[in-house]
Formats: sequence, structure tokens, C-alpha cells
Amino acid sequence: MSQVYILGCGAVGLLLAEKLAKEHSVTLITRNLSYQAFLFVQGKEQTHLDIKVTTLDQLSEKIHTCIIPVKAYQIEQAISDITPHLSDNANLILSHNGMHDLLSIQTQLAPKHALFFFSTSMGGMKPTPNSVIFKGHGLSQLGACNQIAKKRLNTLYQTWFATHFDPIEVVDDINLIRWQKLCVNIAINPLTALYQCQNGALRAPKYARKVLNLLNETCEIARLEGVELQLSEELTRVYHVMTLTAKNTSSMAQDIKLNRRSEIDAICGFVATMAKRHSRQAPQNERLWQQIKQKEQV
Ligand code: KPL
Repeated sequence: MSQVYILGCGAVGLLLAEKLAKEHSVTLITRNLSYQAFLFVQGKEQTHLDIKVTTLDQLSEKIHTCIIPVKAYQIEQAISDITPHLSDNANLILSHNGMHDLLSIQTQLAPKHALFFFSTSMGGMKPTPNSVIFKGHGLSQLGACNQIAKKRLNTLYQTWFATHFDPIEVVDDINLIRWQKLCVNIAINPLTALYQCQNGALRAPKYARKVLNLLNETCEIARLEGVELQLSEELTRVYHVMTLTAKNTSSMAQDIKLNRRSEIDAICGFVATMAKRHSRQAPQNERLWQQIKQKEQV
């Protein structure tokens, strides 16, 4: 049994906690101790998560493995909060939607800190702050973001992810999986947020042109960034995720419904900004970015 910490208690954090606690000792690091017990709901079954809960102030030992499944706009803060508590050779696993500058994170880490990225489209919904409803397996991918992580990737995968995360893929090219996940989030999140529908509803023919145009544009901008995505493969992946998570309400649809800040800046906003950097335009992403920003302000 190994020890893993999870920073934050969002839907993905709680879904990961449930899987990892089957074999390991899991500690959730929360802002305060308002909630000591967390519930996992699947179909008609409810179980209490077999985990410990603590705060950063109460941490009594250095952390060796920490998963950081926070929103894209919370990453900087999360990294600066956690780094003083890490052991010299800690493993950090980021898991978020959208794009974030990995170099700016890397500069805050010690030389032997390994940085990984875990991408998942596993579905979860939080009806209350201390419960999560499991909504579908989705696809997961794991990759290394720095040299030291490349050396530890296989061991990290075997220790934490090999058993309970099927289907999961270990990938060599971290940039590729970040762009692939971005394509999934671009095709699903903003449209489900605007139309307040479940992921599976986007498979209807009336959305097909929008999905195709968005992905086509995203593949073009990825190419300018040196990442070769095949439109047909991204379309297949996106429709596969829509099917695997058909009954799920995307995180952005939930954020907009509950008047919370969304991750649109790191999703469509990222593509539109990259396009400008190359003196190009990305009107499909730009339009959705602005539409969701307006909704955030309502
Ligand atoms: O990542 C997701 C999210 O909701 O943020 C998807 C893949 C759309 C699954 O719901």
C-alpha cells in the first residue's frame, strides 16, 4: 500500500480518490475541514470513500506523490501552495482541462521533482460539496512532462494507474495528448454549456457541422504549433468520448448552470490566442469563447 495525496475535492479528484483507495492510502487536501466524509454514488449504490482528509496547514509529513486535479485557472496557486510540502524527489501529477504553460510550472519545481499529466474524460458530477456521482468511464492517458518524469513513467503507471483505470494509455508525447484532450474539450464543453445538454446529445446531426468546423480549426492551429493532429482521428476520438460519457453533464455545462467561472479561457481562449500569435484567426473558437464569457457574467 502506497501513500498518495490529492489536492482539492472537485469531481475528478473524488473519482480518482475512489479508485486509488481500493489499494492505497489516499489523503485529500482540502481548504478547510468542513467535510470529513465523502460519498461516492454509482447508480443506486452509495459508498463512503475510504480516505483521510487534511489541510495544507495540518500536513505533518513531506509528500512524495501528489495529484493536482484542479481547474486550469487554479493551477498556479495550487503549485505554489503545494511545493513547500513536497519531498525532494516528489512526483506531481497534473490533471486539468485546457492548456496551461508547463514551463512556468517547471520553474517552480526542484530538480528531482517529476511532473506528469493525467488526462481523463471520466465523468463525474457533484450534487453536493462532499459527494460525487459517477457518470461514465471515459478515456484516460498518462504522460511525462519533464526528463525525470520520463524515467519514472512506467513505475508510476504500474503503481497507481495500471489496475483501476481501464481504458488507459501511457503516451510518449505529452504535447500530443494535451492537444487531443483539448480537442475533446473544445468539441464538447462549450456546446453542452450553451445548450445545457448532456454530452451524448451532441452526437445529433444538427451539431455535426459545428463540431467539424471547431476541430478543423483546432487542428490547423495545432499544426502551426508543431503538433500534427489528424482531423479524422480527432473526430473519431471526440464522438467516442461523447458516447462513453453520453449521460454526463460536462464540467462547463455545470459551471455555467451554477454561475461559476468556467475553463473557457484555457480551452477555446487558448486556441484563439495561439492563432493571433501566428497572425491567424480562429473564428470558431473565438466566437464560442466570447459566448461563454458572456454567459459567465449573467
Ligand atoms: O472533460 C470533460 C469535462 O466535462 O470537463 C468531458 C470530456 C467533456 C467529460 O464530461
